[in-house]
Amino acid sequence: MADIQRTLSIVKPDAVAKGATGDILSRFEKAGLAIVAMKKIQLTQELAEGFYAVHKQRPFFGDLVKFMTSGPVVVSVLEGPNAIAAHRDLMGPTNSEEAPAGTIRGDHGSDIERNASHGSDAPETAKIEIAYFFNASEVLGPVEAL
Ligand code: FUP
Repeated sequence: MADIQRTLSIVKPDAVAKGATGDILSRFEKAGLAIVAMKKIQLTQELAEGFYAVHKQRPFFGDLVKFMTSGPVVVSVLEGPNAIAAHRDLMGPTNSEEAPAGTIRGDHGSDIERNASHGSDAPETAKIEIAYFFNASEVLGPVEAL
């Protein structure tokens, strides 16, 4: 039986600004991932720094936070069979310059920083990232235990 998972998805400021939100969200639904929570928000410096805290010591951290706060993002929770890997397959590799056509990052991103989308990389991080943006009552999915 497939493992039903939840994952956190972010349509980043570059993709929101170019009007690619609808295309990206429709790819999720067509792939069998249900959108069980969603909102459009402007990340503050504090929220962006907290979200990427694991990268705090990396040289790209400052630029990444600047980019992530440069305009609104659309955050959502996706639920479905193997949602974490399924979502990452749809996104493609981190660097948009290396991402093939047909992937979200290949079609809508520009480079390793402006790469159109974020997705959780493991069940533990998915749990933390979902709770970072959503209260339990805002996640309206059929699988109560996740
Ligand atoms: P991913 O899991 O694919 O989102 O990639 P990482 O966790 O490795 O990186 C998180 C974010 O940091 C990426 F989405 C983009 C950014 N990043 C840079 O801006 N420069 C780098 O050299 C590496 C990552």
